[in-house]
Amino acid sequence: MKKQPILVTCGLPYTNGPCHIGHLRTYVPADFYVRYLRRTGEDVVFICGSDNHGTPIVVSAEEAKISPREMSERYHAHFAETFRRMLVNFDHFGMTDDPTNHARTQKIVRRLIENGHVYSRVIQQSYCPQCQRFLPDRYVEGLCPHCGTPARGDECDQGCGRHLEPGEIREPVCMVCKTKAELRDQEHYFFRLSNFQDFLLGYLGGLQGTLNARNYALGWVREGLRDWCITRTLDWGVRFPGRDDLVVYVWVDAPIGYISFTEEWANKTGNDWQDLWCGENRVTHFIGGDIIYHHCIFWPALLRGAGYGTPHAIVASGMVKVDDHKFSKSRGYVVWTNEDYLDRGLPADYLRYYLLSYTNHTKDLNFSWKVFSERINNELVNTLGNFVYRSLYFAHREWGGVPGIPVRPEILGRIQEALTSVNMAVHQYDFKAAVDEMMALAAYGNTYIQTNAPWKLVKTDRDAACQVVKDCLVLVNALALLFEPVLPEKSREIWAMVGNTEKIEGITLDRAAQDLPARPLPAPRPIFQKLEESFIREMDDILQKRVKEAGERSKVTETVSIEEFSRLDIRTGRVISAEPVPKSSKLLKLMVDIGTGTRQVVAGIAPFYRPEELVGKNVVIVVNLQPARIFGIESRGMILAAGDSASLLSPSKDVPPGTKIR
Ligand code: B3M
Ligand code: ZN
Repeated sequence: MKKQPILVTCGLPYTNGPCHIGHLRTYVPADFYVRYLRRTGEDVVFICGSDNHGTPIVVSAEEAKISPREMSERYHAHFAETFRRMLVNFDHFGMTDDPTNHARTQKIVRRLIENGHVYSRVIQQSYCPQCQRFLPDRYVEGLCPHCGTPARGDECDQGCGRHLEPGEIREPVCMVCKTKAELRDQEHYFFRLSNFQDFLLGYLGGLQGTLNARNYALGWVREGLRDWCITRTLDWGVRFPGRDDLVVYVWVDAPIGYISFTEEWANKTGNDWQDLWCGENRVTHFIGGDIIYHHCIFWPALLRGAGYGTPHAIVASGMVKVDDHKFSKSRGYVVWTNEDYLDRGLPADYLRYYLLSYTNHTKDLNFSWKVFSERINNELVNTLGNFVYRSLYFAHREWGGVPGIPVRPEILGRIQEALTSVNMAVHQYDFKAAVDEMMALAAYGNTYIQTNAPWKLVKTDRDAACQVVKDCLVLVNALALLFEPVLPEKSREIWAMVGNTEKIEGITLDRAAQDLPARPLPAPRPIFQKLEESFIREMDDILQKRVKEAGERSKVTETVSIEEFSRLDIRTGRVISAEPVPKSSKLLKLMVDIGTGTRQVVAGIAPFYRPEELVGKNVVIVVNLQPARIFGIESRGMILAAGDSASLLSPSKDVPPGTKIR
């Protein structure tokens, strides 16, 4: 019997913003996994698509003044193109707003209703009296009821990460107009998730994939499951059957997209999607660590309730950091895939290598331009690239091709060892360990050629030198095949340079541990280019500037209440005396009349004012600042000044000292 194909999917990107390095943390490892499995002869279908529904898209479309469909099409095309450029090759990339997914979702929801898993209930929902509408999901902000962190409607994304149900958020505020939300009654539909507790405990116990997914989910199930509200008051989305005023929650129709896109792929290629989804299957979902709840709890319960097979494996990645800060678009800690990387001519392969080898799949991955360039220059350029180029260069120069003598068996043994370790690591979803094993084989080759120095040996013992070179070429050939899932482009180049005329596609890994026949070699060229320090500095500057600008922007948009402002006691004052602070070139000690008495203040204005020109001057002073000792002198207040040259503020009309600033 033919083995069932493996279906690999990736979490679906929302179509409301461009691709960034956080996305790639899921897609690159998934693509690596698919390429690797194919190289071992597995039949794999690789499916993804864009997530078009839900409030993230509606909110962004409203801001951009276009329809959610238009917004979705724009970013759908963007993601499809970006994945292509990153060499992430899906067999199909669908849209959740396309008819297949509307139909499949309605079918599944109807089936859930028929099977008694859905009921309706009146709940209290956040409602904005100003905008006169209900506030689903991202339309409402407030505090997480579990951990108290500021959160948005359906997710505590800054705090404990829990999914939040409608009406649960504390102190709800309308995201659009910032008005305090009210709670109003509304009828919604619920999925009886609580009935799936036992099923999930059993299912998760046997779930394949990474342990973080399984263990987090088991923890949540053990805490107890509450029924899940699966409808929203929105126009945009998949209609809830029989209700014109409700759509299904995006986390219902988004994962169903995995099935719909498989259907679309099957229709396109003449396959049967049911082979992949029904009963025992080999469905493997690659997801970000922040959507484990949705994939390990909601999704298998939905599938089970509707009579479909449940996923075989869930592979959840760790988070991404940028310069050791939590990834954040709003705070500027972001690297954009196109703007910052591909559009600057950097090879997709370099970033793929970094993402796969920086750390284990479930750990946090830090991106910094400095570390990136070190890894590329030391490992890809100096180890792999150097070994490959030296071997090919020397073989071409001295023998014009691959020598016809047999490779030494110990070389094949070493390659076989690498193949075994890599295979074990990949099957444990430990992609870093797999790539490290590959690089270790390159390092072995590098040491081998370095210690045997065929360029010297050839002068005293040409046969021995020939043997060394032959051994190296067999290693180079193996490295091309092994590294292909990491470095598709560069591996293809190496593959051709080592004299292969067949395409690398379709060649399975067992070919890596075989001897090479005699054949001519083309003149090689260096494959990897060093990243220049000046370029990396430039990229780093761009990032720093972005972070700085984001900081300034957030100060502008961050508001303080009038109550907070009024806690500051700011008054006018008149300088009575001013004198330099001993041993300091920057500081002056001022005595200031503040109406109710005299204040001693130390101010860093000595470079800009002579003491005598300050006496008698009207200034503005914060008088209730916490006292501080500066150069041993007590300072009780702060004189306000503008800019780098400390231009002192002064009331434009004469007012008595102590006049309150309001
Ligand atoms: N669109 C993106 C996210 O929350 C979301 C994934 C859907 S996967 C079915 O990461
Ligand atoms: Zn929380």
